[in-house]
Amino acid sequence: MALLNIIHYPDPRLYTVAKPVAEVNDNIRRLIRDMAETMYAAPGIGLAATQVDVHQQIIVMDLSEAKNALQVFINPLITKAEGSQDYEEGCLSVPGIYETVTRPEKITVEALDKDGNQFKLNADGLLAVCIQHEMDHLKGKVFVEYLSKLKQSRIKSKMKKRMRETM
Ligand code: K1U
Ligand code: ZN
Repeated sequence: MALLNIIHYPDPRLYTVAKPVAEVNDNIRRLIRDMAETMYAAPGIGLAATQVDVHQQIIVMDLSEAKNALQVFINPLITKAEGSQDYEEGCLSVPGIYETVTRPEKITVEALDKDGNQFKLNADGLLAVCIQHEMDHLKGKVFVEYLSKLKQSRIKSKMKKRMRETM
């Protein structure tokens, strides 16, 4: 297994729109294992392939306390969304920044699992938030884009300053 490099905002590669996975094969399963290892090491509760500069529609997620319940979503599609909820979100591509975002409260998502089998899931609460946050990454959108232009520009400056200091 391998730890992958997580791209940081405002790297333009985060704005790339991911393509659907054509075939769930061993290469995709190896990438999923590497993404999971990277997410657990970060540590985080989700990771989209976009964040590791792979522009295919793949998400890994684990919301369990014990970190033993990996969920994989390949080519995810939200088929139903209702209600509204506020949640203070974080992002491994925007480390140290936590901001409240409003999103649909309950969703139905259809996707393929790591074996290429289709499944349907009803999600609410943090699971629904996390799925939507990761699906935004696959569409080339970072959660800070829900914030005001002023907040976005402050966060961008902070991230660029931090990048300069660590180089
Ligand atoms: O997409 C990402 O960068 C992952 C992100 C997922 C997420 C968290 C919260 C709301 C929406 C989406 C993270 O995992 S941020 C880190 C985090 O939430 C966390 C880290 C350690 C323990 C518990 C949570
Ligand atoms: Zn994120």
